[in-house]
Amino acid sequence: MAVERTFSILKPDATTRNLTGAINAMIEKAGLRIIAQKRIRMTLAEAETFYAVHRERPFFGELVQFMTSGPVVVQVLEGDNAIAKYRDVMGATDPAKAAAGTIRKVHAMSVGENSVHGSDAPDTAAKEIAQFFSGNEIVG
Ligand code: 3AN
Repeated sequence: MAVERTFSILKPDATTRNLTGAINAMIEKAGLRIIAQKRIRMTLAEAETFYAVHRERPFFGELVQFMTSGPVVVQVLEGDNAIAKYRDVMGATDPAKAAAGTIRKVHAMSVGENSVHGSDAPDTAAKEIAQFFSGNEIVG
């Protein structure tokens, strides 16, 4: 299996409920290493760029408003098959449909306020990591 890197966000519903440590423990327990991490307040422009692929979706305005409503923790995770593995650990987008024991099943509040983001493919992972981290902030 290839060692990969993926981009993760702990969203405002998680940071404001003091769940950063609890979610990081689930990430690390799954065998993913947190090789970069910082807590930021996303600007509207950063959120719009990050979610540009969803610009035409009806929930776009709500999504960027939510992502800028409080602190987020942006991360780079590394491990075998990290992109798919983190999607498994996160669970389905809608917490009601997420499997037992996943981050979203345990912690998410709704399909919008769903606690975490994880990249869906190698090209988006590379692009998302580059939006928030410079090379010397990532220590593998
Ligand atoms: P995922 O984050 O599981 O890859 P996407 O890419 O379909 O899911 O959606 C991106 C983000 O948009 C989700 N994490 C969620 O916060 C938000 N979102 C998706 N669908 C809805 C919806 N129906 N209503 C509100 N927000 C949504």
